[in-house]
Amino acid sequence: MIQDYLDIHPTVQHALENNRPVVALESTIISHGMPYPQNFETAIETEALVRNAEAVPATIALLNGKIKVGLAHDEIEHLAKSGKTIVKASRRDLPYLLCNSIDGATTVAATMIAANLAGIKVFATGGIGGVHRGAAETFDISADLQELATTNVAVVCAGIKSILDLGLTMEYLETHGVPVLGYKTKELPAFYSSKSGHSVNYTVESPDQIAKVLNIKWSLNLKGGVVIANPIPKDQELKFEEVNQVIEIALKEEKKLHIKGKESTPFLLEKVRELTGGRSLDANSALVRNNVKLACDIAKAYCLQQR
Ligand code: PSU
Ligand code: MN
Repeated sequence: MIQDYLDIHPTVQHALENNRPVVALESTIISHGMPYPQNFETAIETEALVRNAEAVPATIALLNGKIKVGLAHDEIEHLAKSGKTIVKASRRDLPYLLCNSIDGATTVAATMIAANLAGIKVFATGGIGGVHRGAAETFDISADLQELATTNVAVVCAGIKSILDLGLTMEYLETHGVPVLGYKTKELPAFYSSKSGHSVNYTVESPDQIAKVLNIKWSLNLKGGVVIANPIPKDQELKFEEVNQVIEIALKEEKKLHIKGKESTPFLLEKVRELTGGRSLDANSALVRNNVKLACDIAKAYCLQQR
């Protein structure tokens, strides 16, 4: 039954069977997170970085009625060029989209599900979804958080985007037993900037240490993921205060246009890009590359510890 809907690329399958490092990559960031052609360039560069690190990239999406784990070049191009016409697919969307062979770009939540089905332990992305500002009224809490509570995949990200409520997101993760580990930082990074004023739960100093934490968590059957918060490199970050000002404007605009639900995150990202004159997009690509490199090192360390 699972095989009817799960299509693992032979290269990915081979690596998994031989305890070789594999890094999962999401596709919402391609279709909804960035405009063409930067989305395509970033996705291709990202895969190349994984291969250069002697690991296997597994970009994940719903294509032709299957969850595809590991995409061909032209499939990535299709997702990049189609942009927002591709359905943004989170946990709730999978059954209907697969049933009707509707293509979908997988969010962090859906990518974690697919990675877990395939047996991939490490996933790199830009940012995770979280508790939105004003969630007390809107109830807008990303399904990514619930997925982190239940699915055994480590997610390397650049912290939590300040379009979200960082404090409430950390509270939610605490309630669900999801550790937030800062890579070489005590401060929780805020996506475009390395600073946020919030703290991570613990600081980790090496990929090896992170892999050990994952091993211990899952050996003890403590189900769920781990967030590895990796700050954007200093020379590529945007100032926290500047981003915050821009986000305030974007949020006002969103309210005025009555944008909500799954359209919220893509709308805010696009507005921030516009208001920063494209600088947020460069920062976004830079932090993804940075996360992918760390994810490769964690995946390698994890494989070595399985021997
Ligand atoms: N953050 C980004 N870029 C993105 C996303 C988040 O900087 O593209 C995407 C991820 O796929 C994440 C999703 O899983 O947005 C969260 O959407 P929502 O808030 O609707 O759950
Ligand atoms: Mn939401």
